[in-house]
Amino acid sequence: MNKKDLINALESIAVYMEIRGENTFKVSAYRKAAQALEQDERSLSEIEDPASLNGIGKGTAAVIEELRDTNQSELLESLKEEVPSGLVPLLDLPGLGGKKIAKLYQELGVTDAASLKKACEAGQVQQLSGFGTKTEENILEALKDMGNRPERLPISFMLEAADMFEREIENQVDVEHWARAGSLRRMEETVKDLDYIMAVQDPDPIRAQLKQISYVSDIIADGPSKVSLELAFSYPVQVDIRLVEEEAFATALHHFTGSKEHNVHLRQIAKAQGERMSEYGIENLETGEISTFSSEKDFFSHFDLHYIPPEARLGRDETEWFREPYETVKRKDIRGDLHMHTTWSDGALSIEEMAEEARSHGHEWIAITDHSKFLQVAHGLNEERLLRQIEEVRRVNEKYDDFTVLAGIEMDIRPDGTLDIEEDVLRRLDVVIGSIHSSFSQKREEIMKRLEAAVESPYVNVIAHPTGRLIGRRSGYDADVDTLIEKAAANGTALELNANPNRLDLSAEWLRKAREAGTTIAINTDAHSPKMLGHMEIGTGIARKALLQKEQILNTRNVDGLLPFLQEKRKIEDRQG
Ligand code: DGT
Ligand code: CA
Ligand code: CA
Ligand code: ZN
Repeated sequence: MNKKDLINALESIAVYMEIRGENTFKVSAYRKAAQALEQDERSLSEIEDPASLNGIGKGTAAVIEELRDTNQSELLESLKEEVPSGLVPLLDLPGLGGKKIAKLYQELGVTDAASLKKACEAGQVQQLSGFGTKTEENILEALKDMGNRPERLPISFMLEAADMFEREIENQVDVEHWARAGSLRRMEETVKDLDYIMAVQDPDPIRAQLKQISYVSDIIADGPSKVSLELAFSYPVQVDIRLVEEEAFATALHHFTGSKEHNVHLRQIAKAQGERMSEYGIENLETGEISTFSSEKDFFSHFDLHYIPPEARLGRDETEWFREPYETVKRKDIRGDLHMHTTWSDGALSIEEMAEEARSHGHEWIAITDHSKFLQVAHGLNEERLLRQIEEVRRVNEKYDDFTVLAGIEMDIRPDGTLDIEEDVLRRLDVVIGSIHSSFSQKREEIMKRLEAAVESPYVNVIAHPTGRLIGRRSGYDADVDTLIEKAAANGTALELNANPNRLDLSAEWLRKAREAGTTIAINTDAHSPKMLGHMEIGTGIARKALLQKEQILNTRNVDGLLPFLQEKRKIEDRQG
């Protein structure tokens, strides 16, 4: 268990205890222990004796050691058994914390969303102390949205659903050749349902196995060439699985990857050469002969096209772009990651551990970029701690001769447009990322003043998550992105493609414009945990959607190519003064 998971487990213990009505001292002991761990810069493996930390007593230290050594806590498990599981999702409702839920549970017998709704409708909730008529109304309003599935779900949700489903395919279904299709394969920002193609000789046993998958809550269709299932995740998710013969795999995969608009374009090309295209193959209209292909690459060749990556199959101008050889960036072109967090701010692992993890992802270099002091909730670094961190980064870097750890910071751009770290400290860093994390509701003019201050600073190399959006949750601040793209290009500042699937910021639409403007792009994971380093794959998918090539992407460079880009801006300042 890493530090972040452990902190979350301690916080869960506190919430469950609160719901059970345990005394506040016990509850706050776990909260304090979580905070103490969060504020300590060391990772879990470096903290030998948790009881030695200020704020951690004997009892909580034992729970921490148990979690660390066994990945489990008996206390947490027994709390989970005792507390009705329907109460936990209620924590997401605005205004409801552990204490309020405890009251609803103990005084009104509320155990889930349905019983809460009843209690509200009976006017019981407003009578509890600490609740009022307004609270009751708000809860009822929030309950309406809860559990209602929007038609399209954010890609981050669907990627997790797909991962879980695919683990089941690997373990439960005797199929060797299968692939994702549909909007998830195209890496659309929102996805309606999941699509898969499977090559089968005899569909019957596969159909039976698919229906046995543990998440299946409904069978929507069950035929020899198509099975549609509903999976029970926190929202229901439909999966359409096409069962095809091996011969037809490539054409079916292309057909069901879409987009519909892309397929229309290809059908027109087929028609012009006297052919008809379908999921089964390409029919020569004169001879009636049907051609199939061993790969999508061969399929595209048949139309004198080079391989069009799925993300770029939008039905826009891609059939023009890929008439000539055109290589979009691939995951294997990526050599490093410029944005990640450690236990020095709100990350899960130490600097050294992140370096090891990044090496296992095949990187040649990384930059450590923890938060700066303005971001107090993340224990951001002030100048003094940052200077100490730089020393630690240099120490870790010394250990490797085939890997480079760069010292950086994700520095807040404050609401007034000033930068959060003093220049003489910035000067000692290899890379500086500028970020907006506050005052999102400012007017465009003020937001642009902040972004421009960072873009034009001789120290800031990258602007992180430039629009601040979270897919499906918040639209971000009001930036003039066209201007930002131009100014970044003119000043030698890179814009980030934040690869976190909740962000994907800049979006593919803006990245297209950045490509045309010649702005340098950095695909960064912004990893707070080792798993998140894997988001690089998602980031390169979004870059392909924008038809970006590796030359424009900063982290396809080796460290010798990277450093001159980072240092170029400072030279301008040196010359001036
Ligand atoms: P979504 O809405 O996020 O599920 O988006 P898609 O693209 O996954 O749409 P879906 O699941 O309805 O169909 C998957 C692909 O199959 C679609 O991109 C193109 C192809 N396809 C499915 N039905 C039709 C159709 O009636 N006409 C055409 N031209 N293509 C279709
Ligand atoms: Ca779909
Ligand atoms: Ca579908
Ligand atoms: Zn970050």
